[in-house]
Amino acid sequence: MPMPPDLLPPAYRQMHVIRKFEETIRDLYQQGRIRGSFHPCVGQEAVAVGANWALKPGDALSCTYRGHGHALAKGLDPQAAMAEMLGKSGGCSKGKGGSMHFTDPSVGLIGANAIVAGGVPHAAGFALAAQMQGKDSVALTVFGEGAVNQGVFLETLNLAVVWKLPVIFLCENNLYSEMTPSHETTSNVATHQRAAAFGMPAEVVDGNDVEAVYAAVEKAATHARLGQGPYYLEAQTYRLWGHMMGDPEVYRTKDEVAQARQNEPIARLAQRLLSLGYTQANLTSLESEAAAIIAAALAFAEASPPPLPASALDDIFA
Ligand SMILES: Cc1ncc(C[n+]2csc(CCOP(=O)(O)OP(=O)(O)O)c2C)c(N)n1
Repeated sequence: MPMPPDLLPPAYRQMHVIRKFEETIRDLYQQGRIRGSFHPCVGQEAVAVGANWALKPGDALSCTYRGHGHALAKGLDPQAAMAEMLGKSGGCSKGKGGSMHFTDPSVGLIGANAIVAGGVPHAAGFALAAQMQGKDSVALTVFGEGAVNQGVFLETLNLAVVWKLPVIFLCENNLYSEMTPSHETTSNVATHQRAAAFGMPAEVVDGNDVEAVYAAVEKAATHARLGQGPYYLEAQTYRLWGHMMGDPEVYRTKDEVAQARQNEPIARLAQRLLSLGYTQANLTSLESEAAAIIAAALAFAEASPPPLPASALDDIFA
């Protein structure tokens, strides 16, 4: 099913919420107010919004350290996300997880993960539980193209096919694994071909086109919901900022990044909306709404107290 056209303006706002969230974190980071690492998803917002908006509320998401956009698009409250970034008790992980450990089971976010490919088997586990319980929920797992060389990734794809699990494997192929061009480490960078060899449908999608991502994930989710097993999608996209704060970006040229900027997803959606008859004023208003959401998130996070030392071991052990 194509993305309903009335979802396009809110999708534009949501992509701006994600972009603004990342820009705010960058500023906080530069002010020394964020501890730990931050892996921005700037340039990859269409994958996050297209994919998660094609899911149903009972469906699950596992993502990576670069998953702020996915978490927000799945429904994580920006206030809880911002407070988590600042290590505050109002954060989604009560300030004890930070950037790489966003979690909120109430919206189906079963976890971001700092371990490359670490969230892939978690999604399969959710899918197995849904299958055993007779639910029609599906699990989406998002990972980078570097993850396809991890043993656990290959083991999960194999069992997902054997057990016909309702799981969608979504690779965000942004060409680089950390600071290494993927073709230097991966025998076949067309990761969908590797997935197809396991015997599941596997396709490429334009990851900078929110409508294309939505349609592809919706089709994959329907396939999985009908008991037809897993589906693999490779979204081709580009990370416009460095791998993390402080990345010297010596592995790519400024020209390459400038060229990729021409194809960036938010500008593309703006053009699409204008072609549908929306005005520049409409777009500006959606952008202001996004900025207000992030300003409120920051105010909430700043006012939230840090976790109490006595709570250090709460929620750690089952
Ligand atoms: C198991 C494991 N090995 C190594 C690392 C260090 N590491 C962090 S990100 C990364 C690159 C991952 O690249 P990719 O999967 O393409 O995702 P991207 O960062 O491009 O989104 C590596 C090797 C890690 N976090 N986990």
